[in-house]
Amino acid sequence: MKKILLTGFEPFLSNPINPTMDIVKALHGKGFSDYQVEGRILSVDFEKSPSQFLSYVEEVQPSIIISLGLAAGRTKITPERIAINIKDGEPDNAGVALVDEPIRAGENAAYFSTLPIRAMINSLNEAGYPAAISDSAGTYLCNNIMYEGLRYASKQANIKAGFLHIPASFELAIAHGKIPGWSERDLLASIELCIEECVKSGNESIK
Ligand code: PCA
Repeated sequence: MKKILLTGFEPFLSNPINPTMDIVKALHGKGFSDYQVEGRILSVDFEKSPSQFLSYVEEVQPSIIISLGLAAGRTKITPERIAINIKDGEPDNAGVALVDEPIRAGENAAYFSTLPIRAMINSLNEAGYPAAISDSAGTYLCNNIMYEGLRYASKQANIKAGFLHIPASFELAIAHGKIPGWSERDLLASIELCIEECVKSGNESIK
Protein backbone atom coordinates (compact mmCIF):
# COMPACT_ATOMS: atom_id res chain seq x y z
CA MET A 1 0.00 0.00 0.00
CA LYS A 2 1.22 3.49 -0.80
CA LYS A 3 0.91 6.00 2.00
CA ILE A 4 -0.79 9.35 2.36
CA LEU A 5 0.56 11.41 5.23
CA LEU A 6 -2.37 13.48 6.52
CA THR A 7 -1.45 16.05 9.15
CA GLY A 8 -3.55 18.32 11.37
CA PHE A 9 -2.74 20.80 14.13
CA GLU A 10 -3.46 21.13 17.83
CA PRO A 11 -5.57 24.11 19.09
CA PHE A 12 -3.92 27.55 19.02
CA LEU A 13 -4.56 31.22 19.81
CA SER A 14 -8.29 31.91 20.33
CA ASN A 15 -9.33 28.47 19.05
CA PRO A 16 -9.92 26.02 21.92
CA ILE A 17 -10.67 23.27 19.37
CA ASN A 18 -8.90 22.48 16.11
CA PRO A 19 -11.30 20.56 13.83
CA THR A 20 -8.35 19.30 11.75
CA MET A 21 -7.54 16.95 14.65
CA ASP A 22 -10.87 15.11 14.41
CA ILE A 23 -10.56 14.76 10.65
CA VAL A 24 -7.06 13.31 10.94
CA LYS A 25 -8.18 10.89 13.67
CA ALA A 26 -11.26 9.82 11.68
CA LEU A 27 -9.24 9.10 8.52
CA HIS A 28 -6.18 7.50 10.14
CA GLY A 29 -5.83 3.98 8.70
CA LYS A 30 -8.51 4.47 6.03
CA GLY A 31 -7.82 3.10 2.55
CA PHE A 32 -8.40 5.06 -0.67
CA SER A 33 -7.81 2.74 -3.63
CA ASP A 34 -4.22 1.51 -3.20
CA TYR A 35 -3.30 4.22 -0.69
CA GLN A 36 -3.63 4.21 3.08
CA VAL A 37 -3.88 7.28 5.29
CA GLU A 38 -1.37 7.79 8.09
CA GLY A 39 -2.67 10.57 10.33
CA ARG A 40 -0.42 12.70 12.55
CA ILE A 41 -1.08 15.78 14.70
CA LEU A 42 1.44 18.63 14.81
CA SER A 43 2.12 21.16 17.53
CA VAL A 44 1.76 24.89 16.79
CA ASP A 45 5.36 25.82 17.52
CA PHE A 46 7.82 27.49 15.13
CA GLU A 47 10.75 25.72 16.77
CA LYS A 48 9.28 22.21 17.05
CA SER A 49 6.61 21.70 14.36
CA PRO A 50 8.86 21.61 11.24
CA SER A 51 11.17 18.91 12.64
CA GLN A 52 8.18 17.01 14.05
CA PHE A 53 6.59 17.13 10.59
CA LEU A 54 9.79 16.04 8.80
CA SER A 55 10.23 13.14 11.22
CA TYR A 56 6.70 11.94 10.35
CA VAL A 57 7.54 12.24 6.66
CA GLU A 58 10.67 10.11 7.17
CA GLU A 59 8.73 7.58 9.25
CA VAL A 60 5.73 7.23 6.89
CA GLN A 61 7.56 7.59 3.54
CA PRO A 62 4.40 8.95 1.91
CA SER A 63 3.64 9.22 -1.81
CA ILE A 64 1.23 12.05 -1.03
CA ILE A 65 1.48 14.64 1.75
CA ILE A 66 -1.74 16.47 2.61
CA SER A 67 -1.58 18.92 5.50
CA LEU A 68 -4.68 20.43 7.03
CA GLY A 69 -5.03 23.65 8.99
CA LEU A 70 -7.84 25.65 10.49
CA ALA A 71 -8.57 29.05 8.94
CA ALA A 72 -11.10 30.32 11.45
CA GLY A 73 -13.36 32.85 9.72
CA ARG A 74 -13.15 31.39 6.23
CA THR A 75 -16.43 30.10 4.82
CA LYS A 76 -15.04 27.62 2.25
CA ILE A 77 -12.66 24.70 1.94
CA THR A 78 -9.55 26.40 0.55
CA PRO A 79 -6.76 24.35 -1.02
CA GLU A 80 -3.69 26.56 -0.90
CA ARG A 81 -1.82 27.39 -4.12
CA ILE A 82 1.50 28.63 -2.72
CA ALA A 83 3.76 28.54 0.35
CA ILE A 84 6.18 31.43 0.91
CA ASN A 85 9.55 31.58 2.68
CA ILE A 86 8.40 33.79 5.57
CA LYS A 87 7.51 33.40 9.25
CA ASP A 88 5.63 36.32 10.74
CA GLY A 89 2.63 37.10 12.89
CA GLU A 90 0.84 35.97 16.03
CA PRO A 91 2.65 34.13 18.84
CA ASP A 92 2.79 30.34 18.59
CA ASN A 93 1.81 28.02 21.46
CA ALA A 94 5.25 28.52 23.06
CA GLY A 95 4.66 32.30 23.05
CA VAL A 96 7.14 32.96 20.24
CA ALA A 97 6.14 35.69 17.76
CA LEU A 98 8.37 36.13 14.72
CA VAL A 99 8.72 39.17 12.47
CA ASP A 100 9.78 38.95 8.80
CA GLU A 101 11.93 35.82 9.34
CA PRO A 102 12.74 33.47 6.49
CA ILE A 103 11.77 29.81 7.03
CA ARG A 104 14.99 28.78 5.23
CA ALA A 105 17.44 31.66 4.74
CA GLY A 106 18.73 31.90 1.17
CA GLU A 107 16.40 29.21 -0.18
CA ASN A 108 13.43 29.33 -2.60
CA ALA A 109 11.08 32.28 -2.15
CA ALA A 110 8.07 30.01 -2.63
CA TYR A 111 6.74 26.65 -3.74
CA PHE A 112 3.51 25.90 -5.61
CA SER A 113 1.24 23.11 -4.38
CA THR A 114 1.59 19.94 -6.42
CA LEU A 115 -1.80 18.58 -5.33
CA PRO A 116 -4.58 18.68 -7.96
CA ILE A 117 -6.15 21.78 -6.41
CA ARG A 118 -8.36 22.70 -9.39
CA ALA A 119 -9.77 19.16 -9.58
CA MET A 120 -10.45 19.33 -5.82
CA ILE A 121 -12.43 22.57 -6.22
CA ASN A 122 -14.44 21.11 -9.10
CA SER A 123 -15.21 17.93 -7.17
CA LEU A 124 -16.19 19.83 -4.01
CA ASN A 125 -18.39 22.26 -5.94
CA GLU A 126 -20.09 19.42 -7.82
CA ALA A 127 -20.91 17.80 -4.48
CA GLY A 128 -22.38 21.10 -3.27
CA TYR A 129 -19.56 22.18 -0.95
CA PRO A 130 -18.31 25.78 -1.06
CA ALA A 131 -14.64 25.71 -2.07
CA ALA A 132 -12.11 28.01 -3.69
CA ILE A 133 -8.36 28.08 -4.29
CA SER A 134 -6.59 30.34 -1.80
CA ASP A 135 -3.56 32.32 -2.96
CA SER A 136 -2.18 32.83 0.54
CA ALA A 137 -1.64 30.30 3.31
CA GLY A 138 -0.58 33.21 5.54
CA THR A 139 2.80 33.45 7.28
CA TYR A 140 2.06 31.39 10.42
CA LEU A 141 2.53 27.66 11.11
CA CYS A 142 0.37 26.40 8.24
CA ASN A 143 2.43 28.20 5.63
CA ASN A 144 5.59 26.96 7.37
CA ILE A 145 4.50 23.30 7.20
CA MET A 146 3.28 23.66 3.61
CA TYR A 147 6.70 25.13 2.68
CA GLU A 148 8.53 22.23 4.37
CA GLY A 149 6.29 19.62 2.71
CA LEU A 150 6.81 21.07 -0.75
CA ARG A 151 10.52 21.60 -0.20
CA TYR A 152 10.87 17.94 0.80
CA ALA A 153 8.71 16.76 -2.11
CA SER A 154 10.72 18.87 -4.57
CA LYS A 155 13.82 16.85 -3.72
CA GLN A 156 12.14 13.44 -4.21
CA ALA A 157 10.82 11.68 -7.27
CA ASN A 158 7.03 11.39 -7.49
CA ILE A 159 5.85 12.81 -4.19
CA LYS A 160 2.99 15.27 -4.21
CA ALA A 161 2.42 17.69 -1.38
CA GLY A 162 0.20 20.56 -0.42
CA PHE A 163 -2.04 22.16 2.12
CA LEU A 164 -5.78 22.63 2.66
CA HIS A 165 -7.27 25.20 5.02
CA ILE A 166 -10.70 24.39 6.43
CA PRO A 167 -13.35 26.57 8.11
CA ALA A 168 -14.33 26.18 11.77
CA SER A 169 -16.61 23.33 12.85
CA PHE A 170 -19.99 24.20 14.41
CA GLU A 171 -18.51 23.31 17.80
CA LEU A 172 -15.63 25.75 17.39
CA ALA A 173 -17.87 28.44 15.86
CA ILE A 174 -20.11 28.26 18.94
CA ALA A 175 -17.16 28.26 21.37
CA HIS A 176 -15.56 31.18 19.52
CA GLY A 177 -18.72 33.22 19.06
CA LYS A 178 -17.96 35.27 15.96
CA ILE A 179 -16.97 32.98 13.11
CA PRO A 180 -18.90 30.85 10.60
CA GLY A 181 -18.93 27.06 11.03
CA TRP A 182 -19.50 23.85 9.09
CA SER A 183 -20.82 20.54 10.39
CA GLU A 184 -18.06 18.08 11.23
CA ARG A 185 -19.68 15.61 8.86
CA ASP A 186 -19.36 18.02 5.93
CA LEU A 187 -15.77 18.92 6.81
CA LEU A 188 -14.85 15.24 6.87
CA ALA A 189 -16.70 14.42 3.64
CA SER A 190 -14.99 17.36 1.91
CA ILE A 191 -11.53 16.21 2.88
CA GLU A 192 -12.39 12.70 1.72
CA LEU A 193 -13.33 14.12 -1.70
CA CYS A 194 -10.02 16.00 -1.83
CA ILE A 195 -8.08 12.84 -0.98
CA GLU A 196 -9.97 10.96 -3.70
CA GLU A 197 -8.85 13.57 -6.24
CA CYS A 198 -5.24 13.20 -5.12
CA VAL A 199 -5.44 9.44 -5.42
CA LYS A 200 -7.09 9.67 -8.85
CA SER A 201 -4.26 11.80 -10.16
CA GLY A 202 -1.84 9.15 -8.86
CA ASN A 203 1.81 9.94 -9.06
CA GLU A 204 1.78 11.78 -12.37
CA SER A 205 3.45 15.15 -12.23
CA ILE A 206 0.93 18.00 -12.41
CA LYS A 207 3.44 20.84 -12.24
N1 PCA B 1 -3.99 26.97 11.51
C1 PCA B 1 -2.89 27.89 11.69
C2 PCA B 1 -1.83 27.09 12.38
C3 PCA B 1 -2.51 25.88 12.92
C4 PCA B 1 -3.80 25.82 12.22
O1 PCA B 1 -4.61 24.88 12.28
C5 PCA B 1 -2.48 28.58 10.41
O2 PCA B 1 -3.36 28.83 9.55
O3 PCA B 1 -1.31 28.92 10.23
